[in-house]
Amino acid sequence: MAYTYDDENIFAKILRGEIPNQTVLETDHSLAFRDIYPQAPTHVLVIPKGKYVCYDHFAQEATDAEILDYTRTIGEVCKMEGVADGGFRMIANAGEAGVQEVPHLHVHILAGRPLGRMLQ
Ligand code: IU
Repeated sequence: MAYTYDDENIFAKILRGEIPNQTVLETDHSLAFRDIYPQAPTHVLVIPKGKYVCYDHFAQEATDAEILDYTRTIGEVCKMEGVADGGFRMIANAGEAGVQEVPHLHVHILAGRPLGRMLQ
């Protein structure tokens, strides 16, 4: 499937500096910031700066440098937020069935409370 990226999505606007965000970490290819409607004491979104709609789009088309940077940024955020202590969850929703609200790849990192069973 060919993905079409919408330059007007809210995370594109955040990346262009048109909308403020609470940055946790910024690197050459990635940005991590706090979710405005946190679902847990720690709720950080990590996005690539490149125009990727969802994870498979990114994994198919991103450069090795982008993939390495994004993966390492997620690791660094986990370390900075201390999520390994009590456990955590990472989620990347995609498309309609996945109930993806913002069509720019974002991994949610959730921690700080019992998160319950997700898959049933
Ligand atoms: P989703 O995986 O696309 O469903 O998640 C989108 C998330 O983006 C959701 O948790 C929102 O609270 C969050 N968010 C945000 O952090 N800042 C915004 O301006 C908007 C949504 I709109």
